Amino acid sequence: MSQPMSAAVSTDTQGRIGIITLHNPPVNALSKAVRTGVRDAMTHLLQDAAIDAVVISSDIGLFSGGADISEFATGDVEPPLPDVLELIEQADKPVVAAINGPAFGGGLELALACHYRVAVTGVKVGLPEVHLGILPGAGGTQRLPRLTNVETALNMIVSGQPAAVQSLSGLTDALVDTPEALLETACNLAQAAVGKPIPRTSDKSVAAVPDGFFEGFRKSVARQTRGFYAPERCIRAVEASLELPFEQGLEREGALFMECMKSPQARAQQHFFFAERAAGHVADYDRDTPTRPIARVGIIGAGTMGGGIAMNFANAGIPVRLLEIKPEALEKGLAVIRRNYENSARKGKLTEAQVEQRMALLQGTTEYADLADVDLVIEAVFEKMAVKKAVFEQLDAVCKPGAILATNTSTLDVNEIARATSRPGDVIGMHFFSPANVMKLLEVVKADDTQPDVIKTVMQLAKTIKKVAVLVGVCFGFVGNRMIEPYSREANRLLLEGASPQDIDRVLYEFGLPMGPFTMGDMAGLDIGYFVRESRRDAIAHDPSYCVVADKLVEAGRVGLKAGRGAYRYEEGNRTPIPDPEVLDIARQEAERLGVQQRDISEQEILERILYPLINEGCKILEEGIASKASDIDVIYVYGYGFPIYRGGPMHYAETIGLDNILTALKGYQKQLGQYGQDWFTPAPLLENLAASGQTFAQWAKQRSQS
Ligand code: T1G
Repeated sequence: MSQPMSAAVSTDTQGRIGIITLHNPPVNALSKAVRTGVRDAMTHLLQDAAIDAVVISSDIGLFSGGADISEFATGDVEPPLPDVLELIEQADKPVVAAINGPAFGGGLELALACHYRVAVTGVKVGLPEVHLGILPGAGGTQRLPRLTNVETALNMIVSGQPAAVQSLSGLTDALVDTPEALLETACNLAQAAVGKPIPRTSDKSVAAVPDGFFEGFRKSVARQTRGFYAPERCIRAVEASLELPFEQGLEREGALFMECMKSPQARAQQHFFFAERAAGHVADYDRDTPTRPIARVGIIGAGTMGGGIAMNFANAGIPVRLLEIKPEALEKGLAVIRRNYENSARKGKLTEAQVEQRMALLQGTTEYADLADVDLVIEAVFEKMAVKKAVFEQLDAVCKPGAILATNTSTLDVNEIARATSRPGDVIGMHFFSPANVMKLLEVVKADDTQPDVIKTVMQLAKTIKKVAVLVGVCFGFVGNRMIEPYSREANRLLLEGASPQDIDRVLYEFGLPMGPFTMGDMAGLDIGYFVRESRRDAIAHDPSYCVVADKLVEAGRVGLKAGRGAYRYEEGNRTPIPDPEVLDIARQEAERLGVQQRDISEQEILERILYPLINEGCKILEEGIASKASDIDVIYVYGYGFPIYRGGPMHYAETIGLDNILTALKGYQKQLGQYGQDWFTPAPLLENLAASGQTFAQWAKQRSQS
């Protein structure tokens, strides 16, 4: 008969086998209640003479998602998970882990501390602590190398990526094909182990590695771990598993864990873990709001964006009608998609069969009438309002009632587009980021009339196509592109004032961005920004210096990498940016013409002048309600623009700097930069308010939602 040891843990018996069952939905996080329950259940069963062995199982879809991250802030670690796992490992009765579903972090560490492990084939296990800025702190860095090997353990711990349990030789003692067979197999294994020597993981030794192995591993991960604090400490902890006896290795692991836990990066990455999930908590609908079934999708435009968007749906097994008016453009678009899939197959990411399955889901057409039966259409045509409105008028005429009509516009007014139809309630923005089949971010733009069920349908569909959706309001550039405007403006202004593209790019690269604004601009094409500025000359006409060097570069044909020169120059067939004195000459000439005094500019000023106006714009966006919470802006910037995740996103970074310090700096530049400072460095009222009150963005948003 099942006895609850706590709300989260129960025990039962099958014959002389004690069964401990975890039940802490939604992910069996190893909260205080679970740790206490497992400790007490284990203690009880070890003392019970009628029990010969123990099985630890779960009655929800996961084995365990690991330590309860929401408890980190409390600092209450009692009873410490390592101690609970020590009790399990040192038990004098066999203990078997029945791994029915994902076992991550402390959840996998719990299984590693057991004497045996039985799992359902295909279950994913992993040690993702590095994504939280920490490392497996309950023996994972010492036990995993003992059960598998150093290379497997290092790869899992430093990448944080899960693996299918059957791919990890040495981890399990038995595999079953279905969850139904798991408990019986685990109990039989436990029974068979009674009376035999107990195989404790801590008693095993770690297989040696060749000289220079760790040095080579560090080199192999240098690029993807650049700027991160935790990966190096993960490596040191695994090194300790080879260098030290188990108990001392555990101590070393614990010390390294605490070093990471205290780091600003850990706070930032743990903030981001919840920020990403909070983006899906939307006030515009609730659990009773229905959704519309999306069985078939239409994409308008088979260019770079349309093709990438189409791939997302084919990857998810959703049939796509890809429409291009010109047959040759359609053919080209489908060929590019096929080439992308074949490249993935060459890298082993897809099988040839999967390539054909996905291509079979992509039906090309040149007729709007073929969109009559789709449930969702996404247009990805030229970024011009007249073109978009014409497309939506067509869609309004051919699409069935209830079809969702989405625009992929990156800046234009979705309300105006919606008004081009007779069904504005069905119109929404789905702003993908290029390359659309790769970038995780999807800005979902709700127009004034967009219906709640349309919003909910698209927000949930995003998960199906493996995107992280953030709901935003309508304004020029929504959130991401609106905030990238001051970022680019200031980078260009600093060029005029005497900094070089390479200095500016280096400062932002060292801050943690994948590349600086000028390298990024050259790659994307400086003409893109030029056309955007042309479309809004009225808004920037008051500042004759506005991106003036960028304009001169484009007018001189220096549109970037594709032209072999932009803010840098490029050698034939080589993408490496080469500093070009000619660009500095253009900047100098424009500075003289505009009466801008050139000077040496410090790295700190470069960083502040580029990031603080971006943060200031984020404050305006919050105040206007274009974004509902600061953490949504963080998600947009990390997933859409490569803002370093270990800084938590621009708004979290702002709070670590101190909003008062940012306000002081902005006011300083407002004075220092004369008319230019007056034009562009006025602090957002929200920034002024929070700097004065000491409130956080989250406290302000909560207060606003309650008012
Ligand atoms: N702690 C607290 N809450 C968690 C959680 C966790 N570990 N994992 C998920 N949640 C919440 C999440 O915020 C969301 O809440 C809900 O559960 C569903 O999550 C000592 C110290 C397990 C693969 O990093 O990867 O162990 O938004 O939407 O898609 O060495 O959750 O509904 O309010 O992600 O089914 C290490 C983190 C911890 C795993 C399930 N473990 N979680 O995915 O659900 S540190 C992790 C995940 C540690 C030890 C160390 C995923 C999942 P809400 P979800 P899912």
